[in-house]
Amino acid sequence: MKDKLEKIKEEALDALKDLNNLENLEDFRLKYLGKKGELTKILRGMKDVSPDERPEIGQLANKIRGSLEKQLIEKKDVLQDKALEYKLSQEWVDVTMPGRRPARGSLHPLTIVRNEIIDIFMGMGFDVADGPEVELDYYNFEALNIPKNHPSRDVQDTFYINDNILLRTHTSPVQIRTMEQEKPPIKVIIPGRVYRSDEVDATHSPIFHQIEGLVIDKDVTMADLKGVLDTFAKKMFGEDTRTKLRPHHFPFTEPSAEVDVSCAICHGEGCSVCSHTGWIEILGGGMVHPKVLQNGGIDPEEYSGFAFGMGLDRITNIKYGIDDIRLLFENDIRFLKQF
Ligand code: 2NL
Repeated sequence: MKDKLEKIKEEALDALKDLNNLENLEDFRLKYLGKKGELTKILRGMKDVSPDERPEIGQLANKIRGSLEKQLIEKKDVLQDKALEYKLSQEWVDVTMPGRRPARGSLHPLTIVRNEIIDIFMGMGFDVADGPEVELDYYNFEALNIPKNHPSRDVQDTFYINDNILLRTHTSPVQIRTMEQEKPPIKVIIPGRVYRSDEVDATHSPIFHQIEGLVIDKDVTMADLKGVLDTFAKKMFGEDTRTKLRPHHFPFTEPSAEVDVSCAICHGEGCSVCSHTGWIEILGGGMVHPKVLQNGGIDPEEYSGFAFGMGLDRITNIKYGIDDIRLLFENDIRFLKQF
C-alpha cells in the first residue's frame, strides 16, 4: 500500500512537471485528486489494511494529497502568469506610433463665398431669411408685378409643376413672404437655390444660386442702396473697389439699376475677366415698386425700400477664376479639394 502511494506520488509529480497549460491542469486534478482519481482508488483498499497500519497509511495518504494540492496551486499560479504574459505580449500597442489622419472634407466654393457675403451683410445689420424652393406662381411672379404675359413667365424658362406651382426662378418670393410677416424696419438678405429651364453651357445651369437683399423703412432712398452696395463691394473685392449704377428695368423696382463693380483683377486697366472694360456687372437693384410694397402688405405712402440681387455662382467664379459654371455642380472631388 505504502509503495503504491509513493508510486502514485512520483507519477503525479512527473505529470505535474510536464504540465504546460491551464486546461491540462484540470485533467490532472481529476486524474489524481478527484473523487474517481488514483489516490481515492488506492484509499478504497484501506479496508484490506490491518488496523495497526491504517493510521500510518492514512497519514501518508493525506500528506501526499496535501503536497500534490499545494504543488497544483503553485503550478496554476505559474501557468496563469505565463498566460497573462502571453496575452499582454499579443495585445501590446505602441502608443508612440504616429496616428492615421481621418480624411477631412472641405467647404464647397459656393458655401465659402455665400458665408463671406452673409458675414458682410450681417456686419451691416441684416438678418438672413429663407423660404420654399417649390413656390406658388403668386409669390414668384404675380406679387412681384410680373404680369401674366411677361417674357420671364414663359413656360420655356420656368419649371412649372402645375398652373399655380413652380420651382422659384429667383429668391424674391421670400422677400414678399418676409414683408407679409414682418413690420418695417425690415433688413434681410436671402441666399438660396433657384431654377430656370436653361440649356446647360459654361455660363448656364438649370440650378443656380442668388442672394437678394431687401431694406424697408421710412425715408429709404436710392442713396442708401448705393451706400450699402458700395460697402459690400469694398469688403468683398477690396477697399479700392468702386461701384457704378446704370439705369435698367426690372418689373419689381422703380427706378432700377444694374450695378457694375470695378474689376478687382486689373483695377480698371482692362483684362479678360472684365472683357477689357474695367467693370464687371454683378448686381441689380432699385427702389421697391409701390405695387410690390402693397402686395407685401406695406403702405407705400408711409414706407419706401430698396432691393437688390446678385448671382452667387458668377461671383464665386470671378473670385476663384473658375471659367465654367458646370464645375460648381459636378462635385468632382479633384476640383472641390482645391478650396
Ligand atoms: C439681379 C437683379 C434684383 C430684386 C432683385 C426684389 C425683390 C422684391 C422687390 C423688389 Cl420682393 N426687388 N429683388 C430687385 C432688383 C434686382 O436682382 O441681377 N439678380 C441676379
